[in-house]
Amino acid sequence: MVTMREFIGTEKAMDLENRYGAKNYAPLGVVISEAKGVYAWDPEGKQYFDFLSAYSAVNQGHCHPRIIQALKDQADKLTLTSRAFYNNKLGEYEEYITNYFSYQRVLPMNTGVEACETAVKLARRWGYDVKGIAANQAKIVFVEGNFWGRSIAAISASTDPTSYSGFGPFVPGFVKIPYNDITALKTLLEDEAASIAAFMLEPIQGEAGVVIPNEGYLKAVRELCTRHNVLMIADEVQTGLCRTGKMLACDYEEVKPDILVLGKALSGGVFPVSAALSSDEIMLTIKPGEHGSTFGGNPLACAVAMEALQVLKDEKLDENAFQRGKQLREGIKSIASPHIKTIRGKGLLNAIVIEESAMVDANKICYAFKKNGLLAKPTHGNIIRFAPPLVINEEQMDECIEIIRKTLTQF
Ligand code: IF1
Repeated sequence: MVTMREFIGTEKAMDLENRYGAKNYAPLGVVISEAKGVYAWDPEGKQYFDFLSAYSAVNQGHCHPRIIQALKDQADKLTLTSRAFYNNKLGEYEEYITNYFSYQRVLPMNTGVEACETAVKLARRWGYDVKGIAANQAKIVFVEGNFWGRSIAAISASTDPTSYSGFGPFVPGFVKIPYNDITALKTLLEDEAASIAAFMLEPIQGEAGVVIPNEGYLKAVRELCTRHNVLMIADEVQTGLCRTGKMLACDYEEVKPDILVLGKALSGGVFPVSAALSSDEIMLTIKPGEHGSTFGGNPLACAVAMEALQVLKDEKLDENAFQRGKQLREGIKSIASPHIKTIRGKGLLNAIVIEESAMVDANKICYAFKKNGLLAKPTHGNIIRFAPPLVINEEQMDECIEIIRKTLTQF
């Protein structure tokens, strides 16, 4: 007999998490029980606009019908074989995604950090086997303010004490230089390129607070990496898949990285799917049995990811992200609130910087947004990220700008 599960409302859901869950997050005080498109609802039925999109993992909107259908159809047939055997979906997906992004090969993984780790391993192996760097001497260059996950390697690359403190010792061979400083890269490569395998960066830094580099920076990085035979790795886990108003943020400067890393919205947020894409020369340096994962390239992920990628194109979500982002930034600027120091962003990856005072801080403002029906969360300190699903329409964006205006005038 199926017993009716006791209704779990907001208070109960929070209590259960607080009692039984690890405390590795401090969520905003809201419980989401349903979501569709740009909307989320709490168990008591209050509706919100989602202005975080699960950190850009639901670009296609929550529970996109086509992506859910792809998940259901495949789930009824085959979910997982492991890579010990072939399956009938992985090859189809590999052909689809490599053509989609014009790369020769893809290595399928699950989370963003795994795909970034894959890129680091590929770069090191290429450094030894192709570039001829001495064994175990390969260096990889990262930028200050980078964020590519929570693994030991990822935090070894981090310059944020919140990410790395208390988790040492750290992975050797990682060099850090300032972001958006082409002279720093130029000088380093002129001095040490012989032992450097790769330079890895986000085209726009998400966690650092939506930090946009100068026009021309990405192109200059590309040229320097090519000149010094150093691989350019673009971490587009957060900026990719139409989030910034182009399919990839690198597209703004027509830059093609040697290794492209994708994740988050690669599945439309319904399933962990990530990927590293590259050339035969780089990808084939890893031989059978030298890298992988139980779920990497599973048939369910392949089916979902192909539909999620097709939805981006069919619904022209890059164009919508571009237009709605312009509408949002112009709308915020027209509010002219004394509490907003600045708004910055590209497409629908935006952040407002709050003029903090005794009375006003980013957290208080986010709770006031929540009360008025919009969900957003502060990233570092006084920065609030504004990143709704890319399916938001003009009318909904106007409604959100009105909520933001109304909220800010309450302070
Ligand atoms: C958390 C941040 C965002 C990423 C980039 C790789 C990864 C991420 C550019 C790793 C993941 C997530 C992780 C999540 C919060 C969120 C986040 F605030 F942490 F930094 F989006 F900005 N590259 N970002 O942004 O992907 O392994 O998580 O699938 O850890 O709190 P993942």
